[in-house]
Amino acid sequence: MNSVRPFQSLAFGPDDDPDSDGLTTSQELKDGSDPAKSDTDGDGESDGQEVIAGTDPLDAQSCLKITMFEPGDVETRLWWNAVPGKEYRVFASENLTDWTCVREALIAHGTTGLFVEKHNPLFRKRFLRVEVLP
Ligand SMILES: [Ca+2]
Ligand SMILES: [Ca+2]
Ligand SMILES: [Ca+2]
Repeated sequence: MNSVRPFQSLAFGPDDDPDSDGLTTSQELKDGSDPAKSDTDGDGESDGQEVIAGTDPLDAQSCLKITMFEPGDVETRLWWNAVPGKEYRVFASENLTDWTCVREALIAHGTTGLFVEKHNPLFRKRFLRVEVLP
């Protein structure tokens, strides 16, 4: 049965997500983030992504970021700012389109995540990406 509720699309309730950041308005009001702004602190990660990553949606300095990258002849090292207890995965790609998971279940014990990969002569241009698991 259809009923016409003309103002429904204009009014958002506490369980809605008007800024489409993955968090309901009531969650955002509880956490202090802006329910009308998907990226409250403007660091490039949405409030919902920050909650998944365990970073602070109100602090632009707190976000999942690669902090250092050291390519070498023997091994390559990649550091990122981690959240203790969170699980990370590293993906590699040669064309930024096809990504292969090269390391799973990296649990951060401190605030720095580290991925080390031995150099392989078959590697040409290579991109690395870090993902955090919810
Ligand atoms: Ca929201
Ligand atoms: Ca943010
Ligand atoms: Ca942040």
